[in-house]
Amino acid sequence: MKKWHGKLIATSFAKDQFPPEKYPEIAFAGRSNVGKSSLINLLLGTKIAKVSGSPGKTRSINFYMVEAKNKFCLVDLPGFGYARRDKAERNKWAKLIDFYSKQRSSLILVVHLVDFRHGFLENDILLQNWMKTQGLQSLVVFTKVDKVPTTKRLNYLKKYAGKMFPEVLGPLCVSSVDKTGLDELKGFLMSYIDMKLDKTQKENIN
Ligand SMILES: Nc1nc2c(ncn2[C@@H]2O[C@H](COP(=O)(O)OP(=O)(O)O)[C@@H](O)[C@H]2O)c(=O)[nH]1
Ligand SMILES: [Mg+2]
Repeated sequence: MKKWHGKLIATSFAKDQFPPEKYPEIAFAGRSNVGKSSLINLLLGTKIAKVSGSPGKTRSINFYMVEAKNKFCLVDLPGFGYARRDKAERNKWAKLIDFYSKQRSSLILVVHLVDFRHGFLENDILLQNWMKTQGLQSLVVFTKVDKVPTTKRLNYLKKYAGKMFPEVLGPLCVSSVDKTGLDELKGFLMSYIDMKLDKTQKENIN
């Protein structure tokens, strides 16, 4: 699989800080601590996103421009479901994400990261519901699969299958520790972008 190169092009705390909608955007969403930053670093081949043992650190929406077969923007959404911040601040995040997803015609896919050990928790179901009402296409990616023995993984997948909305894509399984599923994820995203864009759109971005 060809290497991707990514660079941070915007860190947005408010809507007027979003970059122009030049490239197709793929947003990464999930609970705090799900392994989002680790995965982004691995995909982009550089320690560009902060990995942290204590959840809830990313408060901004970060936009990474990725040089791949087709150029695109990887959008790092702040993790949700972290209780230790106060309510006013949580509302501010929710509003920012809500605004982003509603106004963004360049947003073509939301990658919903779910910890393989825990499956869909209440917040994940809320996220799926919310994406559905927004008409957003989503892909489920299970993270940290290295934490589950290989012999048990199929049983976990069967257990979770019934909780996934039928219109959601995936699931794919990844690990940032042993790199399981990384090439599959990259391949999937490349095909998805390829499928979504027409010839003129591709000419405009590349
Ligand atoms: N075992 C294992 N640990 C992981 C994996 N990905 C992330 N972690 C750990 O989980 C914690 C949170 O990771 P981070 O990427 O910062 O999560 P984020 O809050 O979703 O951005 C860190 O301690 C990581 O080292 C993985 O695939 N396997
Ligand atoms: Mg993070």
